Amino acid sequence: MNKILTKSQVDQYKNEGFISPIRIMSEEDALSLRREIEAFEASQGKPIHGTQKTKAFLRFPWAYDLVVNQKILDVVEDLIGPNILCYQHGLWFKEPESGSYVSWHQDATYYGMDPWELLSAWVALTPVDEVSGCIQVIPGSHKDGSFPVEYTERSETNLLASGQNTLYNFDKGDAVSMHLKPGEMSIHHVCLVHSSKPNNGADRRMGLSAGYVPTHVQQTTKLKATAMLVRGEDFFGNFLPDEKPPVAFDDPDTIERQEKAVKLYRAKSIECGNQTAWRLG
Ligand SMILES: O=C(O)CCC(=O)C(=O)O
Repeated sequence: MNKILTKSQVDQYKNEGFISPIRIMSEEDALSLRREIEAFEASQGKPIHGTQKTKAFLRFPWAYDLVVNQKILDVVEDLIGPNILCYQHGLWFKEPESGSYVSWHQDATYYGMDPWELLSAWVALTPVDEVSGCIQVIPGSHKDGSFPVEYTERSETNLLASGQNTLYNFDKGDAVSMHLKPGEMSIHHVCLVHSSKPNNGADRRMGLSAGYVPTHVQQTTKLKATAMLVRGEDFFGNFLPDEKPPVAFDDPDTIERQEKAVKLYRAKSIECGNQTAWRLG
């Protein structure tokens, strides 16, 4: 019996590789989260950047609270079962007029896992639509595993530093846009081909995405990365367990733990073929 999703939503995930939208928190709560993030940015005098944006749940208490949000985990459990690790948490902020975009890709490219059962839960803190540059997905493109990539999209404005472009034949007319209101979430499969266009609105577009993986998934790389158990039990130990909730964003042990985990995460992505992980530093 499912906790939150209907049978037709679960079927849609299986057949098309995505679900959108799902309300996770109120618009007011999304706005308070935005304010908290922006207060931090004001305190450091610049937007969140570099290592702060990778595995952010190990650094910021608000990011940790989001990845263990029980409603999100109920949705995730409906799709991948009760024993859940959080592998990644990325911040996707697109400033207006920055030209920032995301080229067509699969999250799987640098993940080195088997089977491909990771999913991303992407929570909107601001309105996300055609104007602000929502995620567009190619329904059903998740069914054939991980495709090769070419590097034709390397530019300062591509939020994917590697400039990857998935080699997958599709008609752009088949792309589906995932529009979200603040506090809503979309889900996409680790092999779903997706992208997003620049933000042509007047406000920033802010989204937080968490990558969840069932504990039985194995790492195919020699180098093993870390992940945090966020629900259930881990009977497999396929991911190193050295991740802990952050004490405070400026706590030295917290910073050291997050930086160590990000280092491993990047080294693993380099083993999977990522040549530009260093650019994110
Ligand atoms: O935020 C975006 O525009 C793209 C996000 C994305 O590619 C992802 O979460 O996998």
